[in-house]
Amino acid sequence: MINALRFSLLLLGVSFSQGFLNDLFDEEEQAERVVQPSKYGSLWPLPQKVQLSEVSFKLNGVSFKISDAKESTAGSSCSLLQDAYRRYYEYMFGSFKRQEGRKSRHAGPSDLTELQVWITSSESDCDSFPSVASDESYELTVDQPYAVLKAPKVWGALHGLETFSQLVYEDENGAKSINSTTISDFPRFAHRGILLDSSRHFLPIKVLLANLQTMAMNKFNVFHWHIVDDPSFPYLSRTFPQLSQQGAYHPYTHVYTPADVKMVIEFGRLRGIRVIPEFDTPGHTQSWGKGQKDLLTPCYSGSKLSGTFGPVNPILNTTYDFMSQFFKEVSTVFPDAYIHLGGDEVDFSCWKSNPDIQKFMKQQGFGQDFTKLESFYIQKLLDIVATTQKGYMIWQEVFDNGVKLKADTVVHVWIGGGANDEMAKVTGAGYTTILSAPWYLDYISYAQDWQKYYKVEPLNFNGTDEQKKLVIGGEACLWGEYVDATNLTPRLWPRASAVAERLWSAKEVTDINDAFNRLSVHRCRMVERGIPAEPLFSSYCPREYR
Ligand code: CP6
Repeated sequence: MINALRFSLLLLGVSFSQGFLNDLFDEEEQAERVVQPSKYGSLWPLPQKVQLSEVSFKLNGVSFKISDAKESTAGSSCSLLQDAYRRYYEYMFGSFKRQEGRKSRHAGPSDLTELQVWITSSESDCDSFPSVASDESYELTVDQPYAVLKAPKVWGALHGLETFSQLVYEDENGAKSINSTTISDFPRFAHRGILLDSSRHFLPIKVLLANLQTMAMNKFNVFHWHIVDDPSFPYLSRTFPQLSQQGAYHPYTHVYTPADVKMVIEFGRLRGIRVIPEFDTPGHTQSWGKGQKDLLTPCYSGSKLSGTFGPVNPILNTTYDFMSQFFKEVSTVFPDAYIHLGGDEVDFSCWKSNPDIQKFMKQQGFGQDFTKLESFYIQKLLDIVATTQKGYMIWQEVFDNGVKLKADTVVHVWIGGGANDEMAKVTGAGYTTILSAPWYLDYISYAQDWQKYYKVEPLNFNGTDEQKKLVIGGEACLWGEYVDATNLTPRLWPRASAVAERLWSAKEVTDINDAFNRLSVHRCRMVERGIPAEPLFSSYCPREYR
């Protein structure tokens, strides 16, 4: 088949190097086959320890219930759990309405009628926000007379409910079934994130919530909300409402109100997902300048003002007064212990053109080294944010420029692909790090690029065990230049699912064929749950998207 195609491409006068064609077709040939059943069914991401048996039970929606174990420290008063029971019941059996015709069905001896959820720690965390230190482990036993899901905290229980729902399948007669199973599970990495960008295109709340829902299906636990950037400022600030009034694409329809933000945070919390906002400065701030006079640096063309603006102006006291007030607000609106402060891709040309900045550079003894000026700004910003009691994350340039960082700073590695030298440098300096460089999902290409994401080993860099422990996880990034509500979900899923398994499952889980088989069914499950996740390859789903 490849040779035939090579030949027809030749006829068309298209010539590719051998390497290119091999790259293109190796992957395709590898998966050019039908989906085979995996011995692990459709579990995704694969739990740490799974023991499956041939013994199967029937489940029916009329008699089956999810309930609180008597000993559980979080019971009927924990609405996070009760909400989750309802959600997973619906995923497994559809809504109650559809069951009405089958009311008379009584439980038989081979039926499994109950899943008991048992939170074991004295602090269930029911009313807390998840954190990087949250215990997400759980143990699941599917057996008669009832299945038991045991977890120290509600976060593990949420993951366990997802796993239980993934064990349910339809037998050849269409009856819901589950096999006797024992699972012991916990994440390999504590920080498993998705970055979405609501500045290049406004993303309606509905899209953000659908994404959070899908993240939960894949055991992701961080929504990195790159909420503002050059093109637009949709965050409605109570303190500085003019930022979105002037900087959003539309001041009423294309903004996130405090109520919207609250909703996103709570929707995430109920699924064990942290919401970390990014307010990227001093670069990527064109939209800030529309509503906040004198915040950005005026650029010069020769000796005259050019009328354009550059990064945040680092030499004015008013800049730091503004940042102080702004981040004070942000730190109360977003409950997570971390804020992402950006610091990437600062363009120095405007700073260079400005005589006041040049004078300041001289005074400070920075010479012509504008990374020193950038560091000066960031240093002051970090000190401001530190007074809000928040930790911060920053893009790798801030570390590269030698800024003095608090010990608990998370350095976000995004340049260079793979798990790279930068990881060795950052962890060598003793900083915690997360990896995104190999997981830029805004880059699309022909064929199954999920395999490329799947094959990444985050700890594949030169470093000591101590250094490797500083890698707390990673994030898949979907930058927004080419995505909005029309195409975001299928572009992200199931490609991000590959990253989900890499960050959750054991290091040894690398069988790409088994991954293909499980992920194909997992993708159909997302489709069945109403998520338009794109296909991996030629295939069908029992229930297609409609
Ligand atoms: N926006 C912001 C972006 C990018 C970054 N920051 C970006 C840069 C290069 C690529 C993809 C995205 N669009 N604010 C870098 C972290 Cl290839």
